[in-house]
Amino acid sequence: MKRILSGMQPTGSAHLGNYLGAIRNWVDMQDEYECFYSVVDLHALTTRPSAEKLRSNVLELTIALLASGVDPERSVLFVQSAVKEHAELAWILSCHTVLGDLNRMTQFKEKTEDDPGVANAGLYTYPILQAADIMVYRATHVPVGEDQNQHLELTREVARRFRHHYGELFPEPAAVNSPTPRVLGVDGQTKMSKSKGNHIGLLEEADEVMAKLRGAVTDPQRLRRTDPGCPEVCNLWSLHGSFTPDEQQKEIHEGCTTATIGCVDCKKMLCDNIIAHTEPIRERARALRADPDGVMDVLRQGNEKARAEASATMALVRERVGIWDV
Ligand code: AQP
Repeated sequence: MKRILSGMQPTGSAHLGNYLGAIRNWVDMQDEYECFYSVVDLHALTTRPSAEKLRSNVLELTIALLASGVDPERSVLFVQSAVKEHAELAWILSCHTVLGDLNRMTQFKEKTEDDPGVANAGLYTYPILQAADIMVYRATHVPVGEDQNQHLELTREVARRFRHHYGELFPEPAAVNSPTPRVLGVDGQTKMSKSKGNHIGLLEEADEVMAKLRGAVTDPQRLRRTDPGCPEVCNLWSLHGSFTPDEQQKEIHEGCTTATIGCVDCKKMLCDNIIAHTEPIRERARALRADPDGVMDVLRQGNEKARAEASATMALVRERVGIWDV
């Protein structure tokens, strides 16, 4: 069977970019693939969170994933750090990774250009750990948003180098493109991100969503309420595409281009539609939050299944590379 591996960092609460770009797709892929989904807390350590914050983020992200429809009966949902083989394989793969390849990674450049202080070695070698995340389950497919394509290409390169040296063991994972590869933040400029403060949380209530939308950038040419707008250049129009029924989209397009509705009306409609769409998810999240032990049990079971798979791969890897297993 085709096997998927995908991960999400517990660096904050899941946002609409995570949901549209990844989580929705994760839920759908459960019908077609054997899925391993990971809360990748070792990756989140690159941001140096406090222990307390990291633990609560892991729990909260797990809740968001379960509430959105990741089904532990059909998928393996686990925490990366619970499976020590990820870190072990990452070391071995780092010995087969060329520095020039790491130096090309645009995500590292983007994350560090504004604030060089965040550039630690963990962030630099992050794509190697990501390669290990994928390869330790011998995944055949990886869902990718726009930001992850380059990292997956590096994984494929590392798999080829390993094969060249030690023979066939790992598949070269193929990309499954996200239907929504890049959701912009409310700044209308950059990718919606937990760390940039430009996000709308998946589990946020109506007043929080509206507060974010109120400050959201729309068509920059539409300076007055009476100016006709151009939806195609408005970031919020693309969010309507994901949350607003077709009929209402037509009305909004017409109203914006003829200046019969203003940006505030348009934002209110978007807020209502986001909230209507996410309410069942929020409701399930409330129930899960009331039972943290139950959520931890789901993770425990997932961790166990993931460990079994990863340790089988690592037994083969150790043999190939010549590490004594005594
Ligand atoms: N804005 C986005 N549009 C589309 N897809 C997105 N993803 C994230 N943001 C967007 C997809 O979500 C998955 C998990 O991402 P992640 O949390 O592991 O890392 P990230 O991409 O670095 O997310 P953030 O929010 O930007 O985190 P921070 O701010 O901590 O770095 C991935 O599949 C990603 O494509």
